[in-house]
Amino acid sequence: MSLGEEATIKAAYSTAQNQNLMVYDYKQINPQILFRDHIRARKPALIKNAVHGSWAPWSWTISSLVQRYGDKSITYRSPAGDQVGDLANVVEKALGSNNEKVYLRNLRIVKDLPELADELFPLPDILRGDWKSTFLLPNNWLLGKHIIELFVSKPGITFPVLHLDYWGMDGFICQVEGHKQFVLFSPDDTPYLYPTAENPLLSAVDPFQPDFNKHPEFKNASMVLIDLEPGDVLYNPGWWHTTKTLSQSLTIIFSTWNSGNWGQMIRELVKANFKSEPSKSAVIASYLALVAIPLFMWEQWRIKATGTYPS
Ligand SMILES: O=C(O)CCC(=O)C(=O)O
Repeated sequence: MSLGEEATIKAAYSTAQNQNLMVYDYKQINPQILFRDHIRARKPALIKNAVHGSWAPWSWTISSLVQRYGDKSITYRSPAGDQVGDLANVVEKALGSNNEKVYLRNLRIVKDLPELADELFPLPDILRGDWKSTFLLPNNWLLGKHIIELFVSKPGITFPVLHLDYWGMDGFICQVEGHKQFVLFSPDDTPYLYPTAENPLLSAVDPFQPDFNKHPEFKNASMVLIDLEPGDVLYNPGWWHTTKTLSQSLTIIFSTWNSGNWGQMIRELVKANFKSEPSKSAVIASYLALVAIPLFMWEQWRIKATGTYPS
């Protein structure tokens, strides 16, 4: 996007940019602040220098991953459905100077590159405590445990659509290499984002090139526009989002559930399944509500026990 285009888009929004975004250095934030002001308050946060030190991704580069795992078969998502290929070939397609717009996205690391996933553990404190990854829930239930996805893209590549993630999941977006523009809109802006009739989690608006004739209400939405750089971790509390890559980029996203979005997940599950399987849906919802009690106590303990993030 040229500076002129960006200025036009910015001018189009009625509310000041990024009034909704708190920015921290990782040394300034701890689990108490993260939970109180962001996860429970459902407000995003940008944590600078959070991918750092001896945590493995800080030493990863796209080329080192290709060197180590280029021959592994991986599955990635595309608008035409899941695609399969060797990591090296798909990275070449994604980064090559061809006109193909291949986005290597949503590669499930734990499933497709388990050795690489092992390097992520133990997780930094900020990423621990995913309720769905505990032993209290079955391994393969609802997308499985430890939903950690990898993304490789070249400048100009955009995520296909402004969207909300399924099941109310939270996202911790870790920028490892390169720069990526991340766009967020609060769920309060939903009336201005034209959710599609087929899928209310998808918006008809392209925030990078809005058509105000087609979507006049969009001018009332407040866009949070973030330029992610290496080391950044962006917390997305289930807000509308999409991206545009600014330079050759490697991103990892952790999807998590916690006291801030567990209720939303239960509501969405009931909404999706109650009509077709009322008794099963009621049993699952009751179990999930019950299991929230020990999970909440565990979360409280963790928040108290870990006053600061490890350096
Ligand atoms: O890094 C990106 O392009 C965003 C990915 C995303 O929004 C998603 O997987 O839901």
